[in-house]
Amino acid sequence: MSKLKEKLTQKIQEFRPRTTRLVKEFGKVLIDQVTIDQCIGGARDIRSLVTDISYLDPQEGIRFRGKTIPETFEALPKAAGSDYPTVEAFWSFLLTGDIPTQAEVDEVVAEFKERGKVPAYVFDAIRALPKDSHPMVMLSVGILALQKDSEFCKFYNSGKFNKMTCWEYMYEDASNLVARIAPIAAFIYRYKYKNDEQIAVDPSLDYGANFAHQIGQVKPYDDVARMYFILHSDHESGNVSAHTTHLVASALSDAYYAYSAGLNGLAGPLHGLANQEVLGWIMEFQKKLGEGVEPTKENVTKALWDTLNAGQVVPGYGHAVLRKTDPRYTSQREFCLKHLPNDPLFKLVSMIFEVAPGVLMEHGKAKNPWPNVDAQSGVIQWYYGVREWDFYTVLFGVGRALGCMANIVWDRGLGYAIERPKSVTTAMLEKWAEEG
Ligand code: FCX
Repeated sequence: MSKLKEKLTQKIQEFRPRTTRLVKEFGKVLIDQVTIDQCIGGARDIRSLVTDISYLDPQEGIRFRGKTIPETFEALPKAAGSDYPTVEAFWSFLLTGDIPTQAEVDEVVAEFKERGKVPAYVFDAIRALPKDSHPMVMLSVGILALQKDSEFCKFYNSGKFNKMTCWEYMYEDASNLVARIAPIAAFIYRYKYKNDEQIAVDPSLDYGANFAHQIGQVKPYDDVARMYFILHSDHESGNVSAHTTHLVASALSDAYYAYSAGLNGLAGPLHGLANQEVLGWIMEFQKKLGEGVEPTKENVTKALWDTLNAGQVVPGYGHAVLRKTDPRYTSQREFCLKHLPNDPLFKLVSMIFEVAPGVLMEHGKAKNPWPNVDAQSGVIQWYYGVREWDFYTVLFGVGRALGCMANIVWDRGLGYAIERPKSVTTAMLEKWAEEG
């Protein structure tokens, strides 16, 4: 057994009594109440999910295992010669909550090379799709194709299924899925946009550097990949991709079924697809401006109002939980200030940042007028030549796998029940409304 799995076994065993005690001794303690607008309005803010992988504070933003983004980057061992931690170090941290030693990271790096070997049938399944299918369809299909080798599913069908140990099989699938999703994404990129000229894995590289290599990028894109995957990994449990993954896995569907479903939710324009929408919005804006016309605060403001007046949302702005600028936005902005301060697209995105919150406040609908992660992420990709913006949500999907997989390993470890909230009818709501 790997050191990581050994540590996780110990962590899960130590944790279980906390969950058991809460249910047995304090099961009926009230932690929230539900109003009619929450019921109709997407269950916003209802406290009804549990996760210890990350927590999202509306003012402060995300903490991974109790650490802010800067603290996470600071604490984890870095990739050799790099400013950013390896994805493998972060995976170990998300799973266990402990900062791994370099030796522990090295073990995961080595393990991922074995786990990361993608079976040929995955590529066949992707190639069988029309080439103009959205890359998120290709990613979701690729992940789903892996299902036939699910260890969890085999264990379930073995006749020896056991609720206490099934997490170990979920862990195997989750680790394999994380290790394989980046090479699958790289395959999709080369297949769809680079004449199917594939680049073989470089076994000397870590996860982020290998992804950069496989899509045909050089330094410092390895750090872009590491930063990008870590920043997009987890945003507590209620967002569509994480919640869907958790929900599907709660039916004891395996990691592949669950994450393929999660990816389908991530592909929605109000969620992960917003990063592609941001670039699309900017390109449309520049096209309308016409060649040689410089973006100004005035014409950006007008374009934002045009979007709002057309009944559309401003992509990359607003959030269901956050009420301040997303620290994932800030983290990427800091990268831009360091590496591409004079890039015209970065300057334009910065100008939108200056103008859009005021416009959204005047518009008066969005509860949060500040930018989210998606407002900034495309700029960096564009700068390094990854300009096929319909691919950006795939990058989000690779990162999000880390959080979703860590979550469902713990879901099974702690024996969470199948998720099944109760629905009511509109007539019932009307009756309760009348009764006050
Ligand atoms: N532009 C215009 N209108 C917006 C808006 C925006 N960026 N954000 C919210 N609103 C509107 C909503 O559409 C809603 O209008 P309605 O009353 O007519 O239905 C009203 O403001 C209240 O919505 P609010 O409570 O502030 O926001 P929600 O929790 O319902 O929705 C999202 C949150 C993120 C979906 C919303 O802000 C939005 O659509 N943003 C643009 C898309 C986007 O960037 N999504 C990515 C989010 C995230 F970071 C991710 O998952 O990747």
